[in-house]
Amino acid sequence: MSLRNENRKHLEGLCRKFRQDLIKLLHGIQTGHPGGSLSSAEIMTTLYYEKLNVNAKNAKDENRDRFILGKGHAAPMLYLILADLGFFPKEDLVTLRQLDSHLQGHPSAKTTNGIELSTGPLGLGLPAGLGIALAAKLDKKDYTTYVLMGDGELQEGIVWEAVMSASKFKADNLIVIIDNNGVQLDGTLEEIMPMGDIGAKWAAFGWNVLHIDGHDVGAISDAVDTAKTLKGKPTVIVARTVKGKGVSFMEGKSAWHGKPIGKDEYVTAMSELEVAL
Ligand SMILES: Cc1ncc(C[n+]2csc(CCOP(=O)(O)OP(=O)(O)O)c2C)c(N)n1
Ligand SMILES: [Mg+2]
Repeated sequence: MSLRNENRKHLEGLCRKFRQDLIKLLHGIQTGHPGGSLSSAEIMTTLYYEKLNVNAKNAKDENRDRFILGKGHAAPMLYLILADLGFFPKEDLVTLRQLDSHLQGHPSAKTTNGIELSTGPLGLGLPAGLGIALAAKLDKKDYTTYVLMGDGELQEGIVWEAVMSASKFKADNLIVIIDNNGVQLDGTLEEIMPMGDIGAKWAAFGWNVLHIDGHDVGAISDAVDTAKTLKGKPTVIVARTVKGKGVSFMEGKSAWHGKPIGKDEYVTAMSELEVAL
């Protein structure tokens, strides 16, 4: 069922708040990854507030949906969401990336409540997610496994082994969302390693492919609903996004993949995020 107007407004408001909190947090610690966190705000927010069957009070419930952040460097956005949902105290957020903090620069399942899989080395989220999805079938559980990947992440060879296997094993309880912002760490995909028609590649490997605007919470919600109805094949949602979305001088710029936010930049970013995106 499509999102009701009030739910859409609620999600959009949350995304605006998370973007502000992200800039504040990363400015405060003078490190971290703003670009890829900002590009996945709507995707992660829609999943956590509308789609995922997860509960901070019963975080290890064996029937919970599993969310894996393949692009582990977007951890700050995920941490903001998990803290808001009560998986750990909001006060912990300011310890991000400090020695001995449970909030490492990349998600750590050993230390942080709500993190399903430690990620950071790109490409490993999907094969692990496939294993989890296949385990659900063996265990006769009907939870869904979601993996959020970067488009640069697709350049890892192991990704394609998992793409191939997921189709062979008919992992229709696995949903992959690609944050297709066209930019990676040090340039655009076109400059570094062109990925061509990403949807056509996954389709050729036997997947259902949906294309959406990855900043449209309604489109994300609808695509997930559709993916859950498609049986016999796994589904990938190719979500077109803008790296650094919401902060004009970061948008589309690989320089803002991971760089400290200066004082003037902080003031400009915050004033832009005051107004509706
Ligand atoms: C195996 C591996 N190689 C290199 C890196 C360093 N690295 C971190 S993020 C990144 C770029 C990722 O680009 P993309 O997947 O497009 O992420 P996004 O644009 O969503 O931030 C790279 C190369 C890594 N984390 N893991
Ligand atoms: Mg990218």
